[in-house]
Order: sequence, then C-alpha cells, then structure tokens
Amino acid sequence: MNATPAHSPTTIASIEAIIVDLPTIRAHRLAMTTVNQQSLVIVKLRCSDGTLGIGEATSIGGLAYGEQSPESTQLAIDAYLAPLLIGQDAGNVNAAMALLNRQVQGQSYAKSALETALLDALGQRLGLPVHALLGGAVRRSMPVLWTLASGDSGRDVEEALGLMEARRHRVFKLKIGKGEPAANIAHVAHIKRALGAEVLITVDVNQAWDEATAQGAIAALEQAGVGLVEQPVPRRHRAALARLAARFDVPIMADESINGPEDALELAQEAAADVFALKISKAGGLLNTLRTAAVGEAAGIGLYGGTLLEGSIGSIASAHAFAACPQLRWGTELFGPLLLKDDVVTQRPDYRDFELHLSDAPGLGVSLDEDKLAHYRRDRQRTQVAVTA
Ligand code: MUC
Ligand code: MG
Repeated sequence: MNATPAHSPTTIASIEAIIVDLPTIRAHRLAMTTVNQQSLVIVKLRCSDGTLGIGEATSIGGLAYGEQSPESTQLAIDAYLAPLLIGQDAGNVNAAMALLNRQVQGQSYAKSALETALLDALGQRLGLPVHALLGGAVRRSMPVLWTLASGDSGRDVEEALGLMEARRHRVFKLKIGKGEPAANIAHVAHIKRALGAEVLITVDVNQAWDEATAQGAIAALEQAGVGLVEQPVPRRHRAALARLAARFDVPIMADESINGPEDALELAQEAAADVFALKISKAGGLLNTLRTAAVGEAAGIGLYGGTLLEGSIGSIASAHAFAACPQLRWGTELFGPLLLKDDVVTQRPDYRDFELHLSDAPGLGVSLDEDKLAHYRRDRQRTQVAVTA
C-alpha cells in the first residue's frame, strides 16, 4: 500500500503593515474633523505557497472618529497580531480569527484588514471571489451615495448636480452637527430644495447633538424632507436614540452606536434604531459584519453598507461582504476611492450607473500597484535615508 504523504497546510509566512497617506480631491468636512488626506494601513500577507493576500484599515481624522488610528492599527499588527498569525494555517480563516479574538482585545480595524488579506489569499488559491467564500453574492452591484461635505451649500449643490448628470450618484448624505443646528437645517433645506423631491437626502450628525437639540432639529429636518438621520446623539446614549426612533417618522440610523453582533442585538432589543450602518472595520472583519447583518435582518431592521472612507482595497472588501448580506435596503456609501486623488491599486473600482460593480475575479479582485505604494508610503523618507546612509 502506498503511504499517503501527511497533509501540510499552506501557512502564513509573513505580514507587513504599511501606512500610506493619500490626498483627497477636496476637503471633506465632518462634525468632528476635516479630512484633507486619508491614511490607509495596507496589509500584505504572504503565504508559504507564495500567494499574496492584501487588506486595508483606515480611520477618519486619526483618532477623531473612533478609538483606533492608522498608527495604533499598524502597531497592533506589528507587535501583537502578526506574531500570533505567523505559521498558522492560511486556509482556515475562522480559526485564525478565533485565535486573534482570544488573545487580543479590541483592534477591530486591524483584525478586519488581516481577515480581508486571509480571504483574498484563500480566494486566489481556490480560484473563487471573496463573496463566494462568504456563501455567495445576493447582488453583484450595489447603489453608492455621495457625501456632500465641502462646507459650502452652493458648491455642494453644484457637486450633486454634476454627479447626477454623470450617473455616478443620485442619493446624497450631508455631514452636519458642526456649528449651530439652525445653520445646519438651513444648509440641508437649501440643498434639498435645489435637488428636488425625487432625490433622497440623508444626514449624518456624527454624535454631535444632545437629545433636546436632536428633538428640535430632527423635527425641522423632517419638515425639510430629509429621508434618514444618522447617529444624532453620542454612541452610548442608546436610550435617547430609542426615544428619537420612537418619536419620529424619519428613520434613525445607528452608526457609531453599533460595532458587531452584540451591539446589534442590544439595539434591536431596545428598539433604538430603524437602520444599522455596517462597516467591516467596526465589526472586525467581513464575517462578523455578516453576523451583525443577520441580527439586524432577524429583527426587521434596515441594513446600510457604511464606510470609514476606506480606499479601494477596503471598499472592495466591504462590497464583497455587502454583496452577501441578506438585504441592503439602504444601499451603500462605498465612495471612499472616489474621494482620493490617487490610489495604490492597479485598477480602481468600477463605478457606473449609480452603482459599484463587483468582479468575479479570484480573491478581492484587486492588485497592489507597488510603484504607487512605494511613492505614498509614510516611511518612504526614512527608507530612502536608510538606503543612502
Ligand atoms: C460616517 O460617520 O459615516 C461616511 C461617509 C462620510 O463622509 O464619512 C463617513 C463616516
Ligand atoms: Mg456615520
């Protein structure tokens, strides 16, 4: 009888986390920060068979949006997460993520980037797109809204009209919560009037109001014809969120209040939101995003494909997860790559006819442009000095 050689799995051989700083096409103004460049952590995960999986993590305005920054994400990967993964089975994503979750608290952005890279590598090895690894795509393309956040109402209207004309976007989100609520409402009403009844306008307050302010302001926003209000109060003020959701007809969306399935369960039990904003970064990966979506679906809550202003790798990774969601009633805001002047991938995502289209290429279907990566990496100066010294 022939001896069967012992099965030796493909293992994780090396992991690199590189920060790149990419300029934006214009300043992007939110309640808590103004974004002029996006700092992305690009993960390169090399397997023992030579396959390269890629992933990405980012944030908005350093530590302005959440408790994790690109720098802390890079450090968490280098010092803690990568050493745990090296030598592990590269084909068992569930086991790899369980190991990380057992040994490292938090760090959802870093975990999301690493899981993305593992899924990308596995998909390439099996010849399957990531959405097939997640059980299959319910949709191959998804609507993408655009955020009007130039800080100027007139410029925002012009921007929206141009994007509708180009068939890029027909739903617009306005970032409010900075300055006086009355000025915010006037800004929203102006844009809504200019774009017309047919155009869905949503607003994101990014936690900036207290409950009393939110009560008055949401009543006025409803009057102005706003179709969705995102995170009007601080993330931990869930009882206030629930009272607002009960009080108003306009749907209230939880964003900062929801990370993973545990939050989804509590928010659903408390009837604290009509819509959940899903983000792979908040959930700590694509698989946990789908678990979060499943809780929302079970509770009859609308799902929305959110962004942390990821670049092309993070946006396409998000799109693979959102493609596999049971429903996506509120579409997506995966416009991050379009806000960037330049990119570190060879082919940018396919946006047309108001939607983002996913390919069936193996893995993520995205390749790194190594020249661009070398150009935009933050440690370029230091690397050059080290080489020439
Ligand atoms: C957020 O809070 O939703 C999404 C779109 C945008 O402009 O900012 C992000 C963050
Ligand atoms: Mg938001």
